[in-house]
Amino acid sequence: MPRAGYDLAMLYAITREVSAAIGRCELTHLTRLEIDVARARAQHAAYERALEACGAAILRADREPEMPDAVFVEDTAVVVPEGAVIMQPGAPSRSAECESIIRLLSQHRTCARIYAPATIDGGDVLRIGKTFFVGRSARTNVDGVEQFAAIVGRWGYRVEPVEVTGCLHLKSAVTCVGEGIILVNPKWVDASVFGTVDVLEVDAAEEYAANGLPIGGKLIYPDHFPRTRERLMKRGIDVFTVPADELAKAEGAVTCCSIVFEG
Ligand code: CIR
Repeated sequence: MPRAGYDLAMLYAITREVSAAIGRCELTHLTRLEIDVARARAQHAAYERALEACGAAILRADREPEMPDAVFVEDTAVVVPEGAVIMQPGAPSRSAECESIIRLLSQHRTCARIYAPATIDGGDVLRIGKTFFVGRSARTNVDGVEQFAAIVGRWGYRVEPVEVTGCLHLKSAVTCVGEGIILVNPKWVDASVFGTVDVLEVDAAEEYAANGLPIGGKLIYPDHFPRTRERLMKRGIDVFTVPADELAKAEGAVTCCSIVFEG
């Protein structure tokens, strides 16, 4: 349904069911803890309801029961009005996740692909206006940044590589939480590279708290970071809280579980 006050474009969110194999997920910075699949699925369902409440229609990608990290669809594609870029995930166990996403996205956009030996995860890509900031993480290499820049350059976007340390992806360290406002963990990324934006820092006791998903005028945000949530609310941000601590054990956060675009 079109959102009041917006144009008639439809807002879509691609999601995917939590795999029964999520216990075998990739991990980079966290110690492996047992993941309760039923609880993770219940939290994921609450996340999908939040997306719908924010105006998105859910497009569910095919189930991938043998792919532990398949719920984290953000890493497989980046979508803009001009087209979609299919990523080349940096963890070899994740590359097959892209095939079903191409099938789905090609109904909505022309798809361009990144080819090996380039690697790039969608979690490393943060768009602010016509600039893509791309994290140079363990998942995204120089070739990945270059191929991505060549594709989106044709569509009029600029790419800025960004150093990121201490976390999985650029968007573990920084996300946009409102028009011209970024939420940052300053230990993991230097906020000055993002230009003239307002910078809000995470509470020092909540180092994983920099990931929020702005959608439909609200911010979908995990309920396990109450101190940073308080800061967001004080800044006038309309926070839509969701339970997300089970998928956080797999190093997942709220942007990771969807690909949002206008149809
Ligand atoms: C991985 O290591 O690839 C997954 N366990 C977590 C991916 C989270 N994705 C994201 O932040 N965009």
